[in-house]
Amino acid sequence: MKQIFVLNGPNLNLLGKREPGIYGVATLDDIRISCEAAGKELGYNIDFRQSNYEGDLVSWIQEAGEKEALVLINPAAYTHTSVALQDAIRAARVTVVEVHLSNIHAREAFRHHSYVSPVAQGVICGFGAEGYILGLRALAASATKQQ
Ligand code: CA2
Repeated sequence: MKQIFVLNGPNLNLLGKREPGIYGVATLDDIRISCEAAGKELGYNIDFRQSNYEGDLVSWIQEAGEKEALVLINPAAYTHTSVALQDAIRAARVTVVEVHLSNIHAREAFRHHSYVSPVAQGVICGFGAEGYILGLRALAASATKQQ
């Protein structure tokens, strides 16, 4: 079955438990459950992962490349710092959609730049947990177009 890796970066395991004003009340487990339901509708198996370690995210992008999986990623703070993620995405030649819960452009200046965006197919931000579902739909649609 076709696969989408949904990768989540540091501190996203705290979702729904702290700072609900910025990131909403949904937990990462809630988001996983709604992604799995959307994946089923779209005909994709969802492999949903979170890590606080940059190297895990790099290895998972490499794995997605080997398995020819599509990638939806919320790199969290690594968005703004990680040359390693940009290099991994470019090298793996994977189709990536970048997602953020908050509108990073309406926040502090250091959040306005993303190392991932230049190697992503597209970026969705500011729609909370719904952004993950929009991202899955965008990935499925772009895969259909390429066939
Ligand atoms: O808006 C997003 O999805 C972010 O990727 C979230 C990151 C932030 O560094 C990015 O600039 C934008 C932060 C994720 C941390 O999540 C927390 C959740 C609950 C409590 C504390 C942090």
